[in-house]
Amino acid sequence: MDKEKRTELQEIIARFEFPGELDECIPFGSGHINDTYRLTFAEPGVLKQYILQKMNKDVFKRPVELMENICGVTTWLRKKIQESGGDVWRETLNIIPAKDGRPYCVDSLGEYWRAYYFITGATSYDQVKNDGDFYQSAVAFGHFQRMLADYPAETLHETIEKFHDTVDRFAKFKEAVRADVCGRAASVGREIQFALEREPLAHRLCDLQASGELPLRVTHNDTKFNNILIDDATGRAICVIDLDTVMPGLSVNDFGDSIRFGASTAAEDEQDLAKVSMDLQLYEVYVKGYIEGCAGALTDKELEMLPMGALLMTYECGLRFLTDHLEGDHYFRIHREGHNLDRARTQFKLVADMERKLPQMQEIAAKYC
Ligand code: ADP
Ligand code: GN1
Ligand code: MG
Repeated sequence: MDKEKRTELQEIIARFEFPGELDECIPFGSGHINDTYRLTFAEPGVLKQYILQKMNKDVFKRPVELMENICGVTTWLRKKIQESGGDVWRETLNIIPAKDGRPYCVDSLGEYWRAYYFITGATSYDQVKNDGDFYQSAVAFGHFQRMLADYPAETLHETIEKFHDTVDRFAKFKEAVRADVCGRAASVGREIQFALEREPLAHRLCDLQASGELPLRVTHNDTKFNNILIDDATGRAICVIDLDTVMPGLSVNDFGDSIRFGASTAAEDEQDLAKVSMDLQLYEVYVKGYIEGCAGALTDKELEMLPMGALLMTYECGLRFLTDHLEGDHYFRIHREGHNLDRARTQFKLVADMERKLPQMQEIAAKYC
């Protein structure tokens, strides 16, 4: 980290209630959106760690409302965890307030920062290494859904408008193709064609939501495997993190996003598409865990639409990556040229694979309902 960055960070750090002397500050994690740092403070005899995050203001336009959501949801979860005898310091995020008492601070450039206790002895993984971990994550996301089932949804702000409105995502994609601001459309004709051919897909879940056949619930909306912490000692998924997008949404989308990311046989940005497919074994493990975690909370229609959720979230994510590639990579952080295109390609490869496997996916889901 360069000296200028360190000085900037030290100014921010001084505005929070961290006890002790700063020992270390390192960039942390592999999220696509926020800038995350792990801070280590030395107090006499102990080292204490925290997460410091600069919230992405291009993505989250109303950070104060976003933090209101996170305060509300974490306070709620804390109470539920306490009631069931759990460990409130490890099973939910805990906000460190700024010195002025607010759950965030604003720097001289107008950037919003927040801090959490660092949950030690647990890890977030970018790829599923074994069935057991994936099963654990499914139970935890299902349980998260259940704990928030009676949360007053009307008090939640919409942190990103139309976040999982696939019809709107499709319209934005088409507009990006039309505008072609970077002159990249001609080089990705095959991918554009793949997306356009599947326009009817975009309506499948939105229509069921509009007709009330799928209920709106309080959902996480970003249920990637790396948004869960797995306990290093017990292997249990202990904490659901990255609560920026907790809003009213569809349970089938939460289920689907986990499958999109975790049941893939390759990384989200794998360049060798031969390695990319949807693993039915992992899919089954997740179905089982998620239904168990939800513990009876899902309706018959939701259970029926779980496989469609997987297909739809993968298609939508592919649309989003391709849109960002066409628009010049302003949304998702990239680490190489064409990174968002690589990501879009893996998603579309998965979509094609899921289309083939849909009957089997439906059969498996039916087994656990
Ligand atoms: P992004 O929105 O950019 O994905 P996240 O909130 O998911 O940001 O944080 C990025 C990474 O930081 C996570 O994947 C995880 O490894 C780590 N992390 C975030 N919060 C905590 C926490 N409270 N304790 C331990 N690690 C955390
Ligand atoms: C982003 O923040 P992160 O890396 O957990 C994105 C998700 C996408 C995901 C694709 C707020 O998630 O919607 O599915 O990348 N988050 C936001 O990997 O847009
Ligand atoms: Mg994340």
